[in-house]
Amino acid sequence: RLLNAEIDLTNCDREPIHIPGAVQPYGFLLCLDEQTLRIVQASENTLTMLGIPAEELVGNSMERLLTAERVAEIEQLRDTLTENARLLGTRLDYVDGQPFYKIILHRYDQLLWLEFEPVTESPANGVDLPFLNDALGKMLAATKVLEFCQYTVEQVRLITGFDRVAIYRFAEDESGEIIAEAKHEDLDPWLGLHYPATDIPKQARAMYLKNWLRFIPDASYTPARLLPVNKPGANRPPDMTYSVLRSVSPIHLEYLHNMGSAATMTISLIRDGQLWGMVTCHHRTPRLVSYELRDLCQFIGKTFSALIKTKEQHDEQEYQLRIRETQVRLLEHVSSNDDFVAGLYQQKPTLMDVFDCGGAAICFDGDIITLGLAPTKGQIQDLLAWLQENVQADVFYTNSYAQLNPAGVEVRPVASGFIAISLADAPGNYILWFRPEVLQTVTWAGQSQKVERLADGQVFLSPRQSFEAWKQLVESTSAPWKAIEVEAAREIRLHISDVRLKVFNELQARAV
Ligand code: BLA
Repeated sequence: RLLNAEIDLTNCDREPIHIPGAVQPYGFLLCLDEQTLRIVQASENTLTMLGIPAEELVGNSMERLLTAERVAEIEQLRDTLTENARLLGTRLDYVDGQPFYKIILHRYDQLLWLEFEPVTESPANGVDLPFLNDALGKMLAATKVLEFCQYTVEQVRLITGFDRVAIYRFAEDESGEIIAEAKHEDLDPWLGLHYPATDIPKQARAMYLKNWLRFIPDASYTPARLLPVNKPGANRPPDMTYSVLRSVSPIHLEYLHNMGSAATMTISLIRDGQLWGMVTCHHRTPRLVSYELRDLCQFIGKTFSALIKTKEQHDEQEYQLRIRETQVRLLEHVSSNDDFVAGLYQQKPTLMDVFDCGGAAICFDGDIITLGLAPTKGQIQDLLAWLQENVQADVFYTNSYAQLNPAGVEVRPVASGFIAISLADAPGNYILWFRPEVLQTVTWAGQSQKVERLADGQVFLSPRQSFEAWKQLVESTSAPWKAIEVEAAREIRLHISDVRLKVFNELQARAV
């Protein structure tokens, strides 16, 4: 296993974050043998939190710490416990006159885990059944994905009081984008920011599919080690996948430090067994959110996960409908106009309105007509020459022309991506739809701010730095084309050939 000192930016997807052998010291941990219920490991901070050295606890039963009733309760619960954590009591009866603790229990890796968290008087912010009922009603009622996300971040912020709550959505390439945000007015917006896949390494994503919520109340902590560090009978620490107090990756802590975040909480958003996104919460000062409120946030995360598919389908259907309706109207113009080219652009809806694109071009009989944001005519002629040379298909599309043809770099601001349909008969007859480089469409409120420079040779981890890294990855690419868009282009092509064939036949008939 890699030791902390051996982890760097090139191998951080191999850091075994599930077995750190340490906890965050805002609470303490006891691991019990699930059969004998004897304490086999304890975090070293029992000394500071209880005044009892961990060594004195290991090998003993729980009686030293808990009342007989509490011990009986745990014994009774043992067989029903799973990896899913549950809150036991709200008091550690042993400590009289001292702060009380909550006990969070789960069973995993042949161990019974007792995690002790201080009781906080965090205000419930009026979170009660009517509140929940209302929140769920609104989550159900939201139709569009973005509206649904915005509502969710607002609720989580209301419940937890974090300075910033955002939803981070993953794309197919596993990069992420902030698509909704609720924040303190003093903070810079992050809406629209993108990050590369490497900000959240693979093993972390895999863990977040199992464990729905992570919490770091004070990111500047010094980890409290387990004593002994390895699980008895194993040569590794116990598996903390489901542990609440798990000490997190030092690389991630550095990231949080650099972004000025002193406390965070993240909730997994899962669709069809895949990590769809995360709710990420940040606070500028340490912040202890009670287990109960975190549980409620987890509940909201699960509700979100259950509903997101329906919302996405709704958006998709609406877009499909728009494509179909505009396509029908466009093709009516094409059919009813003597000149099919005029039918494509002289009245609304034009070629450009059928689906999302930046611009379009009609190249027919040596003429080039451009709409919206398009390359120059000269550049289009070069593109047509490239198409004739390299492409056989009647319908062709790319979201990175520059990757296929180095000359494409020149047109990337407006045409990093395009769909081309050939109008059979003569070479050079094409209809083109263009899409701009993704970077040109990113609206980033923080853009004017100076990005922190790398101190010589030292990599500086932060979201702004990540945003820069992401930019380099997506240079010269446009948003990808959807299957329904390519299909619409194909149908337009077929329709135009039908119309032209009909005209041709009529002309032939008249000539005879
Ligand atoms: C974990 N990185 C994470 C997590 C997030 C991010 C949300 C999950 C942390 C958690 O659930 O508590 C990234 N957080 C972001 C981003 C935003 C945000 C992008 O708020 C944007 C606003 N991180 C890096 C690099 C490495 C790295 C380069 O940036 C490694 C080379 C590692 N990130 C890393 C690791 C974890 C992580 C190891 C797991 C932390 C853990 O759970 O132990």
